[in-house]
Amino acid sequence: MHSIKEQFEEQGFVIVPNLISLADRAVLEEACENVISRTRTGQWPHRRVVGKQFPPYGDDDPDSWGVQHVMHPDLGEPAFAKWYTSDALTSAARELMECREEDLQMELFNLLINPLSHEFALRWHRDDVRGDATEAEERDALTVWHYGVQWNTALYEDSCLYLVPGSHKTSRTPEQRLHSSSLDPPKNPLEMPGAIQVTLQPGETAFYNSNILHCATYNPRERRATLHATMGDARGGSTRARNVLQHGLAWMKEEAFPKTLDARGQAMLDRIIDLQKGTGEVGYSLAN
Ligand SMILES: O=C(O)CCC(=O)C(=O)O
Ligand SMILES: [Fe+2]
Repeated sequence: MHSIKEQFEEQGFVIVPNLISLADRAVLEEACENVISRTRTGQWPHRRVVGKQFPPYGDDDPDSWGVQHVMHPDLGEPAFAKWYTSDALTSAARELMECREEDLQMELFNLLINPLSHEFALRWHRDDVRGDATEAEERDALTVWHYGVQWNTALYEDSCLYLVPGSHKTSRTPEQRLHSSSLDPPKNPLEMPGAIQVTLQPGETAFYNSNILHCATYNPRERRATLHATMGDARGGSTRARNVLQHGLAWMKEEAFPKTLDARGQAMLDRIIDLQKGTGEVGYSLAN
């Protein structure tokens, strides 16, 4: 049996069950219902807008495929931060990043949801490497990408994500490049050489290297509420700054936020605030 760390290193992703306790699951489901409803009714402006694959998401369509910043104090749902800083989740993240408690950096926590009235999809991409990067640029970017983890935790069965196992370590083959050079999503994601579809059962978490080659499809008829987050290892310094700060995390510096966190959460928050202080304009990782 391989450890979760070995699988994560080899394949670029690993599926882990049971990181949400049964009691927390009910509370998180309700919290998700609340924030989804606020987003769909236009009361929460920080959302992923159908028609835009990557930040900035704009506001051009009323339909949404995600809720941004679920730990934001204005949403008033403490369950999200409680789970993000839980022992179960932080110990899995520490194991995957091989870091200490004092290195953990708070980053993104968003929610991925089904659009209500449109099918939508993301093209094949790596989160922080442009599709037109040369082979050498791609290799260099992948070499430094060791200081964070991203995960999807499904509350309901979720088959939206596709990825190419192992592609977090190697630049694309010419054929893979052909399937990831247009800004349009693929008609059939499984035409990408090496691609698999990831299915998560309720309560399962897929941790993945966010620079693995991946894409996703969204179906308005299939309920989705998937917790989508990243955590960093502060020893990575500025390597993750653009990837994380492009989503707009200035709200984390507001006075109200640390009051909603426990001691671990406050220490993790201090590390992302230090990163923000030391970073100028980051721009955006990908073309939109
Ligand atoms: O919907 C998903 O599971 C993937 C989302 C994604 O790849 C992204 O936001 O960059
Ligand atoms: Fe992505």
